[in-house]
Amino acid sequence: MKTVITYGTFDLLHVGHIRLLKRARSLGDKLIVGLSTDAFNAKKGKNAIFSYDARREILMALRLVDDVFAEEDWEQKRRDIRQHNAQILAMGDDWAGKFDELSDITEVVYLPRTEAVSTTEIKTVISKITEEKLQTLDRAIEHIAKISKELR
Ligand code: C2G
Repeated sequence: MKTVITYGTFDLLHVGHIRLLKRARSLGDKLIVGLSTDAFNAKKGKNAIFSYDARREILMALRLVDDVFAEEDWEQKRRDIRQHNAQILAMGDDWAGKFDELSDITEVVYLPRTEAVSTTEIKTVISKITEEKLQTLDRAIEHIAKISKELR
């Protein structure tokens, strides 16, 4: 039984996250996720729209994910990898090189990020929308769906 471990905020879950989780899951038999708590997000300078509990519920609903636990600080990975006997740590390649020091206890794999989509980008699109712009919402959604389709 090969366990893969990954970490993240996974706010406003989108196709970039899904592709990362799919690729990570395909490396083993089980995928567990260290989900950044709201407090740790603050340390990362992130302000998630969805609470930790909501983000956890969403990830737990995915067939791809076998378990979700709290990520509360930068230092816990070594302990988590040992505790969960994770043979692979998989992260998006925006983290390339950052976790190599863990390669003495697990295989560290950096997976290609999905460009053109990010939680920040989604938030920016939404925050620009005012009452008057609601009728343009359909066009924005169609446009995002087209990009996402082109990315498949
Ligand atoms: N990701 C991706 N493509 C995107 C966006 C994100 O492949 N368009 C990947 C990231 O590389 C990361 C995972 O999805 O591996 C989760 O991304 P975030 O929720 O942004 O998490 P992050 O802030 O990178 O947290 O200790 C590690 C940190 O908790 C990682």
